[in-house]
Amino acid sequence: EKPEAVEEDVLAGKAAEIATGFRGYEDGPRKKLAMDEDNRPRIGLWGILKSMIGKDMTKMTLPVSFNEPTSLLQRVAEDMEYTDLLDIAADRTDSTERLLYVGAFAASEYASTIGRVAKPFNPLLGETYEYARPDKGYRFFIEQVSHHPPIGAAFAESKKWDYYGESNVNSKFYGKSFDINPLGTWFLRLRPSNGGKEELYTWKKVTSSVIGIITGNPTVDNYGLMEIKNHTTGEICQLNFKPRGWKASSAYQVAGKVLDVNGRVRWSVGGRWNDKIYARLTPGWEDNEIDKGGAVPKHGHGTGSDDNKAFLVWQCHERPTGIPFNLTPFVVTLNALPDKLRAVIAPTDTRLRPDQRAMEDGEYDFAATEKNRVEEKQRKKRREREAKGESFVPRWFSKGRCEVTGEEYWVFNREYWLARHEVAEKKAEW
Ligand code: CLR
Repeated sequence: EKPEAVEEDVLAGKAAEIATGFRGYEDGPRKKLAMDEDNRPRIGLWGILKSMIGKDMTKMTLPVSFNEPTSLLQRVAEDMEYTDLLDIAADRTDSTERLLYVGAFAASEYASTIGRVAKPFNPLLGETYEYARPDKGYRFFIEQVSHHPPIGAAFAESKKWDYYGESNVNSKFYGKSFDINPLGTWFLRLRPSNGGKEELYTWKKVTSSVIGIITGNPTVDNYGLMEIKNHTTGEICQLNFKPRGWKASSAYQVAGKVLDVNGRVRWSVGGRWNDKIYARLTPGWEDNEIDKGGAVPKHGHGTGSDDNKAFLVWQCHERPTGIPFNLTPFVVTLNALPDKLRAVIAPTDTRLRPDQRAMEDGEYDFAATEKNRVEEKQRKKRREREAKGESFVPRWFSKGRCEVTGEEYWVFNREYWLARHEVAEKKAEW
């Protein structure tokens, strides 16, 4: 037997398995929330936060009106908005070009952080969230595997790629800013369409920060260095998310490059993570104007040729105003629960959380009492576990070690999509 033939069989089987996972999504993504506008009380952040300097997010008790009707699990699912970049990456024959699109994917998730100065619901231990898009050919799954510290283990898959990792953030309120540092590594396995061997990419996310709290103009900024590595070829993409600073012109800026195995520049990349990212083939030199859409430099640079024009790699989806809680159209699709999906979804799913649902429907008082109730129930369960000397064991993930990078990661046991419609009795866990 040729190994390639075996691999093809596995992929065909995988495609079939993915198709069964699409059950419940027949009605297509939701277009709007039940409610047309949120009429949450507008309270200054500083007034309530000033007594909490030095605290991390898990130790802050804030009124539910500081929340948005998403959970941290769904905020990880937001990474899926621009997976078409991964499909494009797989279709490119040149490995540095694949890396370019993977880099753009890694940067694309930050666009939806704009205007979202609100706290997502803290997932309960064992809470799960699934999201499938038959129209895009992928499905996503995440489980809250630890409560202290809060950790979510995620696994998304499509014919041409798997994307997985853990969401585990350190957060701290410094007074001037509220910083969120993601700790986990994200892994991407890409199967090039030309039949080349599967590639492994990894990267870590940059810092998210709420600034402007004291001045009453809170904004989310994202900054730091991101290095996306293709471990299979040794090529690297470096992206620098610049801190917002004082000048409006530096806001949202990202600039970087794709380097070949010898560390030589291949592509210049840049733009704004809230709008557009461009790239330009610049072998051996760097285009420092790339973030402005690649204005062709007046003078020749190094050995490079100016014939290679900049082109658009990624563009942010339209962001209509007036969606409650400043959500994006993609986020609006996340918490939808049509009857067909309700019939097959696991009882532990976020979509079944009554507090978050109440928040989404504008019933803030009910949201607050339900939030207390489910959290109290979680505490009781923990005490019972402790009394019996037991510890929580995640249902769908277990710890493993990546053979390539040597890092620990959460291995998805792949049972979820087959078992979800029969887990326990189909009664919501919450
Ligand atoms: C950033 C991308 C990571 C996953 C992730 C985890 C925590 C999220 C963060 C993202 C974005 C910013 C965030 C944060 C939790 C709290 C914080 C939503 C999605 C908000 C802006 C803090 C609000 C401040 C309150 C005091 C109101 O992969």
